[in-house]
Amino acid sequence: MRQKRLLTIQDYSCLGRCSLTEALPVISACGIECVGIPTAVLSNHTAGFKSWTYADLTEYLMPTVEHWKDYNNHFDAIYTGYLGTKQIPIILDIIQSLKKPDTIVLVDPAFADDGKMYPGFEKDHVEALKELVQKSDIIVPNLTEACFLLGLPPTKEWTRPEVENMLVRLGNMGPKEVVISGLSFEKGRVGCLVYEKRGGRTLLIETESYRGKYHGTGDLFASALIGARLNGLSLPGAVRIAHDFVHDSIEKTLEDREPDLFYGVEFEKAIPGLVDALFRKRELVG
Ligand code: PXL
Repeated sequence: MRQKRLLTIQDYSCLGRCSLTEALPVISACGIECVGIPTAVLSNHTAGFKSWTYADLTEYLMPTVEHWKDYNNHFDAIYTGYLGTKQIPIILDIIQSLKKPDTIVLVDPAFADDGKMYPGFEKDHVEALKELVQKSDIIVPNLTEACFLLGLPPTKEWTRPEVENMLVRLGNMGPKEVVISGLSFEKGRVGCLVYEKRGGRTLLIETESYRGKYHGTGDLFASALIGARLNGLSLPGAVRIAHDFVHDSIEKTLEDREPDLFYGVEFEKAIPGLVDALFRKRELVG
């Protein structure tokens, strides 16, 4: 069987697991070749740490892709994560130049959480992202990002029918598949709502939650989700695997140490479980 290949475009933050330092190992573990274009190199991520260095790589994005024109530049998926606002039009051009009819475009908005935007982002980021969402096949916002994209108050407590309505509205913006993560409709439970435009149904996939805030879990979730999707899993099947992988990563972190807010979770220890789950599911899908 031909090995699948994915392009991911996001930052490389050296310290504090997130973005490329999670996407590369997780997607590789799923048996997919993972090509990464770094949009910037940071000393560490920006959530929780007091300061960081930032080397901007915007001017290298398009030349990198143009350089591939004489080589095999086929990708089964293009996955975008944390991006600078001014980089979004360039990413749109990259998608236009590389996307083939069988290329799945997954957009993880990755600009906000807990009711607010990450440092450095303003409203214009949301406007730019809407264009990227239009060109996507799958989007995986958390609840805060979904609210910003829809112009809804990001700190309100939402009911399940209200969030189901958000999924439909986000689907109407372009993508065929929408997953909103970080939802808790019941004390002690956390999960995601999954929506496929084709079936029109929404499905809640959840587990018990853990106390505390774990950085970089959105990037782990998106990476495992696209990894599982490229292994032939259905959207709900891939979300189940990705959600369980994040849950297991948090569990393994807590077995080891008290929640340490910003270095990220010990996902490395959950990779064997992810691979195992993928192989078991793969047998089911044939
Ligand atoms: O996990 C999202 C993310 C990615 N990259 C950087 C970040 C964050 C979240 O804060 O700061 C640099």
